[in-house]
Amino acid sequence: MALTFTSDARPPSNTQLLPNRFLRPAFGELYGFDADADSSVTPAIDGALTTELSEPLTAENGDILVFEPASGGTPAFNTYSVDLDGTNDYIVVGASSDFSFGTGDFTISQWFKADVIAGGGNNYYALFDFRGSASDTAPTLYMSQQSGYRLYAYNGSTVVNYNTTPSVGQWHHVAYTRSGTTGTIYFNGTNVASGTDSANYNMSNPSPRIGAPPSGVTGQYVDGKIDEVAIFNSALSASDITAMYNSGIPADISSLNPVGWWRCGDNDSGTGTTITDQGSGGNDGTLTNGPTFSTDVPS
Ligand SMILES: [Ca+2]
Ligand SMILES: [Ca+2]
Repeated sequence: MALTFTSDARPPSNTQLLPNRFLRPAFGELYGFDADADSSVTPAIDGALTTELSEPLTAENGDILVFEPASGGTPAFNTYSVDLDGTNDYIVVGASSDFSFGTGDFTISQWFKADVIAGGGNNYYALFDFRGSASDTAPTLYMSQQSGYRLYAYNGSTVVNYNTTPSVGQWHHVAYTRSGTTGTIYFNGTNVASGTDSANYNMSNPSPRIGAPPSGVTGQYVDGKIDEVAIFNSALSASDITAMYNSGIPADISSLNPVGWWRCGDNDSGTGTTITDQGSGGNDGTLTNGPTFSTDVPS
């Protein structure tokens, strides 16, 4: 096999747990060679594949780490999602002016898998909400039931609806773009509905919530899994979103320059309560009220 040494492929100076950023860029396999033959690269099997890209790796002085570019098959790019209990779990992102879109363009993108969609009544599930309180004018993306299910973007009034009933127990991708004064919902990579979104989103430092409504609103929590949530301060094109959907397998979106990209466990080893922002803004998310990591991901 052809082995490619990266700039990081070097003997570690001491025994160390390599940070996950070492494992990037994605789309390759990381091999560890226990050069001093004391089995100190863990996990390791005689110099064969040691780890998927999202897992930490322990090495010590004398070990050599090598990237093998992926060839064939599906690279292990996405390993973790976040599981929300539908009662009070959510992810909150630190307040930042990065999300003060004003009248500018932006995009919200995320994957979700509902465990439960309640029947009857007016049920709301907050996929993404920039509002600090229910009275704020800020972008949101919800799933709701009012005479049938719909995905809808709301900012104090309804911007655009898409009537659909997302399947329980199945991963879906949803995105919302504002381009100029046009708001568009994409479902599973396809443009499904558009409306007028001319609001001035003038909140100074929004602190968005993923999976929950704004403070002071009861219910409306997502019961299910969320993954690969991203915000862009541009309106992605239809072809960008089709590429991001990637026939149902989340793609590496680095080249689309997300300002926020919360991978839901990937790059955090699927532990702790921080969702490290892999976007340019560096606005980390925090698991709130007990969400857990899951290895159930879109595939
Ligand atoms: Ca993920
Ligand atoms: Ca909880």
